[in-house]
Amino acid sequence: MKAAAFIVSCLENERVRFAFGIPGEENLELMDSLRESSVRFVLTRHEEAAAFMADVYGRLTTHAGVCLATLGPGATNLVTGVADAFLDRAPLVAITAQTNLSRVHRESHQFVDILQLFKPITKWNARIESPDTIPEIVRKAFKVAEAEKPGSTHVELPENIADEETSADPRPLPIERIPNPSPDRTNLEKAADLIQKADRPLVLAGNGVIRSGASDELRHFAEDLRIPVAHTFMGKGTMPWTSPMNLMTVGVLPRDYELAGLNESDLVICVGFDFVEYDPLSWNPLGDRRIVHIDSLPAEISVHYVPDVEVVGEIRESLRVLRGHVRRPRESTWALQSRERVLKQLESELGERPRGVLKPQQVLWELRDILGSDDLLISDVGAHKLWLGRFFRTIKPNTVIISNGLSAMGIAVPGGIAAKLADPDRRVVTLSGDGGFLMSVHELETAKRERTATVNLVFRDGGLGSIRWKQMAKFGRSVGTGFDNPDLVRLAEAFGIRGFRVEHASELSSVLSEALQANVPTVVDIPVDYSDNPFIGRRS
Ligand SMILES: Cc1ncc(C[n+]2csc(CCOP(=O)(O)OP(=O)(O)O)c2C)c(N)n1
Repeated sequence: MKAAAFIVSCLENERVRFAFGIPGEENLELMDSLRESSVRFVLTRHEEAAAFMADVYGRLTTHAGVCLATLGPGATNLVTGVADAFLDRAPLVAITAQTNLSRVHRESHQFVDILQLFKPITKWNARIESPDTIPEIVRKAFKVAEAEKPGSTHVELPENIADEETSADPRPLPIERIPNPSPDRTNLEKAADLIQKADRPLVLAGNGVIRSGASDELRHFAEDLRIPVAHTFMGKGTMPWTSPMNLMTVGVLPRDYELAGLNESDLVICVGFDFVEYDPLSWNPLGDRRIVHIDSLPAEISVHYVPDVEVVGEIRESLRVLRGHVRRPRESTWALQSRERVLKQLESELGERPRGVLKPQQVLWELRDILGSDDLLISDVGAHKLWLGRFFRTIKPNTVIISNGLSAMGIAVPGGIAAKLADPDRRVVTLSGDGGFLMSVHELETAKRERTATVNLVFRDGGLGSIRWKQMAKFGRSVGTGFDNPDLVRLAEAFGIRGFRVEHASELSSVLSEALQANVPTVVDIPVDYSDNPFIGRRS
């Protein structure tokens, strides 16, 4: 068997369903072996989109998404998506080709050192230098990518190795999914004691809660012990927004924590919380807060994050045991007051509804009533993401996908395709600004070809909304942020899919319902009024 064919057997062994990418001359063998395999190759129109697809597929399924590219420019095009998976903790395995090993020590056509390039944006990477190493390298790539905290790994397959014969009867290594270890009892007791004694404990929940399937347990913990929960962007869905203990999303603005009462709390219980989303400096500027750290891994080091105790291990189990240990019925007045303050603030930011005008906060508020509780919403990056973080009311875990580690524009449209391939029965909506949308617009062709009927909403403001707003706030003028747009409805039609335009706020619901019912990918052009951007988080 050729090495390339054996790699494909190893991917099958890992139960890989899709490989997203663009082939090149140096991976002809690998591509040919994929033809007859159970791994379906999904051709994308840009490698960056392939990596975003693998990233979102990995987040939703917990199995590493796979993206494929050739050497040189194919591999360099993967970088943003691979880096996104790295910082957003999404399991992803990138496989790139490389030139014949006899040429890598000198200047050669299309050769750049991809191993070095990918080192800082992956948890681990390796070159296959002999067919004998394939079972170990492929197994390790998947194991490392999927282990807490998940992220990207990278395997490089040089052209000449792909062509080599393996030993007589090569076999992939068996897969073992290892559960996170149980938390240490002494630390659990110490944490329980701190929580018991605190007057105003508050949970700061991050994406780790969702990744470890601990959302229900967190809800029981919070509601039984009457401890309010504020969550990060990527923690949206850890608690249903209707829970009386939910203080909604923090991290939208630097001083959000005051609104949620984090500054008044005498014990911050960080659960599955990740610095990449919300720097502790923002909510613990003096570094003097009492902190309980509950996560699958020990805490990262920061002078603004010095936990009194670290409960490390399976998050669900930690919360369950703690709930049993902390018995004192707690007064819920403070928690309820904090929630009331948050809801009042949101209401004031929602503001009056001027006739016809499409305000981002109102669109996102209304979107909750249009979408079902299991439908998936994927955000791109920009002002719309901040509005979404604040105003889209989430009910269940894994129903909102946001890039908030790398925060990479362009993820939403390809992410939608991957989500639909992962679960074709699910309704998938993406939201982009007109900047990010045009960064990945070419993937509408992939969506059409793959028949992934996603609804792609675009907040159109003719510019890089969030950067324009920050420039105006700092200098009172803006530069390099305005552009012209094509007609988005006609653009969609040119791709052979359907385009809609919402002209008036009153049409939003009917247009979206029609788009959701269409059995093809759609683009919905929403000319948004961003004049409230400077006031996000300000009105009261
Ligand atoms: C790939 C990438 N390039 C640049 C940025 C920096 N950036 C963050 S938001 C933003 C503007 C986004 O504009 P748009 O997509 O139109 O969304 P809006 O802010 O208008 O909602 C930019 C340029 C980024 N996050 N990602």
